[in-house]
Amino acid sequence: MREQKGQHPQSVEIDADDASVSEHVRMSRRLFLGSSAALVGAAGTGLGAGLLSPSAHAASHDGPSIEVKPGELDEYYGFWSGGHSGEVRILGLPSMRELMRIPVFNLDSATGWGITNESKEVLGHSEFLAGDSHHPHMSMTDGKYDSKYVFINDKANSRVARIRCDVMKTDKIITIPNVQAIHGLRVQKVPYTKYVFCNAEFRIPHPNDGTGLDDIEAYYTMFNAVDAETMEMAFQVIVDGNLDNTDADYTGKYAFSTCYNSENAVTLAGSIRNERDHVVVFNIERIEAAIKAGDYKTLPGADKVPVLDGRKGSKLTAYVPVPKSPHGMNTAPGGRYAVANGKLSPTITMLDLHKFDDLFAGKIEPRDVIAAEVELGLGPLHTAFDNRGYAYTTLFIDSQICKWDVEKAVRAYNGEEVDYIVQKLDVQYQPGHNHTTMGETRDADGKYLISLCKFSKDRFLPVGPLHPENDQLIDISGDEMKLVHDGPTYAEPHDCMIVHRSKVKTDKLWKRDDPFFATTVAQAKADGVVLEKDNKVIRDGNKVRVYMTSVAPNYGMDSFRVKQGDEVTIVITNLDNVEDVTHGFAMVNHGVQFEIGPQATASATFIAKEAGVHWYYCTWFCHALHMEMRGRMLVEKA
Ligand code: CUK
Ligand code: CUA
Repeated sequence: MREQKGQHPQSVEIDADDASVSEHVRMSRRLFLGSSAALVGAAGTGLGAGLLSPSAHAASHDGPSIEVKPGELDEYYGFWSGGHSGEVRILGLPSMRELMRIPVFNLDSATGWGITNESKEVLGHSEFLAGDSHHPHMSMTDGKYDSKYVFINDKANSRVARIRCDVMKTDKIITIPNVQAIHGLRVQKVPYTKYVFCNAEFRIPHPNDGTGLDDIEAYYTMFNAVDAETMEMAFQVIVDGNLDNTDADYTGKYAFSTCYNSENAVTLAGSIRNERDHVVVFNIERIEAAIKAGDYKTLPGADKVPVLDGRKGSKLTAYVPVPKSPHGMNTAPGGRYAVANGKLSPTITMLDLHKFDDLFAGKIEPRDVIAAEVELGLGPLHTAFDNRGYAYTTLFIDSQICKWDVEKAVRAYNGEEVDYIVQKLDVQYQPGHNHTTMGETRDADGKYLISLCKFSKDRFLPVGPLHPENDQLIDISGDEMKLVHDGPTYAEPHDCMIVHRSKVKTDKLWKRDDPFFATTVAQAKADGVVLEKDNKVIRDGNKVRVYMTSVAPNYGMDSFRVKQGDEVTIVITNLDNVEDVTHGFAMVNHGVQFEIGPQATASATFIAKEAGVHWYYCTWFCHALHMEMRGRMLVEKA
């Protein structure tokens, strides 16, 4: 095997005095590499010439300044998934400062997500489900970000959520029926995001009613399309194999997903037997036509959702064989190519999207759509693009980003003697996703690349056995990639996307008619309460609704009475119409805490179990007398 560029003892400079520490670090790296390498077995590296420019090896700090001085604003919004923390985060780039967290599939004390009635209505479950968010993607119009929504999957509970970009809050969540583990997610890019495409990863028996584990023939999974506006199911397509990641083209006609386990196995050994798996191409026009013609079935529990059969032989899909267990699926901004990243093969398969019409017309064979097979290094997972014809691929096992020339790769595949590898940059360590600024849209601008590294090891002060991830910022504007920033992050950004600030328009205040709290407003109306001025307690059997206004530094009521055992709903309307004046509400010893943004209404419900006086207070620092913003609930003995 060639030299181990990726594993780099070069950076083990921490604790030069402490031989045991650095030896420990070296050891753990070697062990890690060993197990990864074993996983790919004897896969050849097939590397193009090692065109490593000398300066590419070390983390270089002489690139353009990325300093965003105090008081200055970042140029980009980065939307980061939070993995098994379940949330989405907004970072500013290039500073990498965390600007906001958007709770989605998690509980959040600060905002009351999962506690307030408004968020529970969005979550739609009475019990809390711990989520695993991987792929955040913004809606598009004509292949460009339109700043309406960000969509994100929850692999752990087969859900898809939508975040409204005007207020940066989650407003809809759907559970995808009859599948397990929604993983790859992307949006239709053209003409606009009508559909959110999402892959269900795991094959399950149908029906999955507890009658069988071993009837493997009855197992399948589905590709899913959610209507982006209604957030209801549009259709589901049955496929062969396990679906992994997905992307769409720039005509609106096709979506395509990487697919591992073409063996349809249920064990690890079984699912990595074949040398080739496939990319499934979905013909959206034909799927829509089949639905119109009534050419579909439905499944139990979701009788309005068209389910189409897209298994091998179907006219709705095409199966393109590609090397072993492909993972990332990335469309290049030029619109001609998409790449399937090999994962267990060093090969990246480039598909020529312009040939898909001929493929579906039966004029060519599936393998004829392959524009190139690109060999970059070990463990290619995801690829990002700039606007100058270069691609950037994460090499998980090599711990590198490989920059390569897309057109040259095609020429090499066609027999020309050209080197398509431009540069390899060490990253720290083991990168999964990467993403370029605006790189999944027509507006790709080739300024920055983010490498989401799964391991940080020696890059930060140690904080116990659990380490942060390392999200590295790389300047790609020049001829060479330059590492310019290390960003520790909490579990676990799988993916991100980076949007120029000119695209994003957010509101400073809530609108009083916002649908987010429409149900609460309707209840108030039914109670004869004017939220903008009334402070009232409404009793309805043993249900008590306490309506309060808030204006810094006062709640509209400094005390109210309920009876032991009452179900109490606190409804607060923040009348401050000043940017950044958010109030909070916490009821001591009741587990109730939430945010009320300026001009918003928010509510939470709890049982008044214990008789006595209970203080409530404001949690968001709103005024010089914020500490005094409080009141008392008297629970009278039953
Ligand atoms: S997946 Cu995690 S590194 Cu869920 Cu997009 Cu590839
Ligand atoms: Cu209101 Cu602090």
